[in-house]
Amino acid sequence: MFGRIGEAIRESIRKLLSRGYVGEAELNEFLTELERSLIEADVELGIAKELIMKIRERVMKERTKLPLRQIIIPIVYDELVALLGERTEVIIDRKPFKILLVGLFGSGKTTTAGKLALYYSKRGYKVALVCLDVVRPAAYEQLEQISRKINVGFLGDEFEKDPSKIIRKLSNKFSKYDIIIVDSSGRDALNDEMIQEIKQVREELKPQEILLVLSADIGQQAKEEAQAFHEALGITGIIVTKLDGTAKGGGALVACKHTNAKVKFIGTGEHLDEIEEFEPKKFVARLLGIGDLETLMRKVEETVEKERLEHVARKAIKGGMNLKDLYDQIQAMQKVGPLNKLISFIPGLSLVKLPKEALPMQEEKLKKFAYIIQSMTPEERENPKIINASRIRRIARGAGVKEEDVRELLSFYNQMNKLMKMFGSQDVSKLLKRLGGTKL
Ligand SMILES: Nc1nc2c(ncn2[C@@H]2O[C@H](COP(=O)(O)OP(=O)(O)O)[C@@H](O)[C@H]2O)c(=O)[nH]1
Ligand SMILES: [Mg+2]
Repeated sequence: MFGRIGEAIRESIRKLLSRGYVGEAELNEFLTELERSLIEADVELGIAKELIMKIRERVMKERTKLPLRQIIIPIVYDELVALLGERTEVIIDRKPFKILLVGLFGSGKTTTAGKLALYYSKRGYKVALVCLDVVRPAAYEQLEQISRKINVGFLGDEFEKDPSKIIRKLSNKFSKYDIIIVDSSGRDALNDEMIQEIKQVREELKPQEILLVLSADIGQQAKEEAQAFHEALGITGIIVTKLDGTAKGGGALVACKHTNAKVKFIGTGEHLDEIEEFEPKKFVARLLGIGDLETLMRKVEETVEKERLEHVARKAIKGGMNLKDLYDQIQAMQKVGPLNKLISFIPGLSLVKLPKEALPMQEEKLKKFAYIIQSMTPEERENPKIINASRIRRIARGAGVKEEDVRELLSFYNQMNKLMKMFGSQDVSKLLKRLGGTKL
């Protein structure tokens, strides 16, 4: 998520947890590293220092109850979540629900408009994209192309240069849609011209949400930018884009908390499905490498039938996942996208350091696993316990793989089952405590 910085934080955690003894010296070393990572993420110095102080104080206070090793990571988790603030959702409560996107040139408005349209249309809403960018040449074609690609409505007027007139012309078409997403003109900076234009658009459109799109690479400057937009236009929320491409994303997210508008979505890549609602708890869990079963499930739900997955999830969490379920899950994972993206969602797996070169091989492996499961009898899939040596031989022959591949699948299955069970029975902080007690 934070690229290099996430990796650095997880490395510090791994180091801490793998020590034979964790005392005050080890705690201090860990906190120094964490502070360095935060500052590298462009979190404001004062805020970073205060956070580290708070963590140290809490750890020292609670150390009487439990060994240091077990309390540090849960406290870090809590404090980072508090640093990022509460989750604030966009609630679609009327039709048509109008979302106006504003922001400077290149912040990612047009891309984000497409992402939001796809996000909501996947959730069953009838969505239209509206082009009100009258400044950038070819803005109309760009948005129209996006709308065709993701198969949502598109409204605009290529030749009209007054956004208010465009809205008046189109407004009778809005009611055909559940959600209207409006892309507006950017500028190099928030100047009077831009403020006037957006104010007029706001008057005419009467949007339910005015979301500021800002790029994560501006780091802690996000505070000033968000504040200026908030004061001038009364934005209702923020979308931070390009979190994938910069080390400064943490600073940008933290900075937004100190304005009155909250981050509602984050953009994590150039592709149109790379957007998610901003949920501090999940975000921090992933940052720390705790994995995230719920997010994984949600991603997967989008591509395969919801019902089947709910069934799998329920069984998995109860520890009753069989190989048929695992097969469904492997298929779903293959549909959802490249494995390296998914890795960070799978509980436990992101704490395991995977060398970059290993990823293509892992994808191959999943394919192999799928063949192996296909070569089993329904009975074997239902109840993997019955798979003995002679069955392994038969399955391997049928799937055209080695016997050790079959064994590897079975042990992967057992591990997944264990992890799922652990995830289902505990909330994140309990899980963390448990991890704290485990040598990694
Ligand atoms: N890596 C990455 N690139 C993004 C993201 N969002 C937008 N971009 C890229 O940023 C550039 C500007 O985006 P655009 O939507 O045209 O910005 P606009 O001028 O505000 O409309 C384009 O090259 C996009 O592909 C993101 O979340 N991650
Ligand atoms: Mg644009």
